Amino acid sequence: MTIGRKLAVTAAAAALTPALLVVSAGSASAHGYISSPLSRQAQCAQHLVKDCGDIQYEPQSVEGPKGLTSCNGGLSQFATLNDDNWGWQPQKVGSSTSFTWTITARHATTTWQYFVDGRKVTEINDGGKQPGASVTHSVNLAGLSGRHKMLAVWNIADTPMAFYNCVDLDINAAPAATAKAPAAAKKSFWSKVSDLF
Ligand SMILES: [Cu+2]
Repeated sequence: MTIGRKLAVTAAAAALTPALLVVSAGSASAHGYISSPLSRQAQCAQHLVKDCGDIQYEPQSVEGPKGLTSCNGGLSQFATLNDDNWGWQPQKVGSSTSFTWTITARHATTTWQYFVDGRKVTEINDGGKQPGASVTHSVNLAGLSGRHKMLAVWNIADTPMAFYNCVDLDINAAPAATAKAPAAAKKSFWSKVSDLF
């Protein structure tokens, strides 16, 4: 190899290095999360819940080893996700509900698992296939009502890792009571008027 050729190769390697760094940083921070109904990390990203810390900037990054049961994937920088009293807005859902993941890096997938109060209610086996940019599953919540905590897990096929989401649910919540008070007030007003005559 001539000196000139050696220099050219070195220059090419130097030019490539930053590009490789950018690619690896991108894939490290880009994965997926449940965007509907609003998971805890989605509520942070939308600023519906305040003071969440770092998770607000990267709701897709709750990645930890497979088999965890915590909301934060074991990551201390996302510890607020584990706090059941952080002000999470319970999501009103029916007994069969669609859960949609926003996938920012389409990792080949083994399974998607849904747990309610620690009990597995649904598992979908993708057999290693690559998901689309958005993935929706119908989850049967029959027999459950009121407030429950869901843990949803996305298990990656070609790494030991998984992605974790907690979703606070209010299952089959009664519709908000319709405001009858103004009509009642109006009626009592008119009955008062009629009392004058
Ligand atoms: Cu990823």
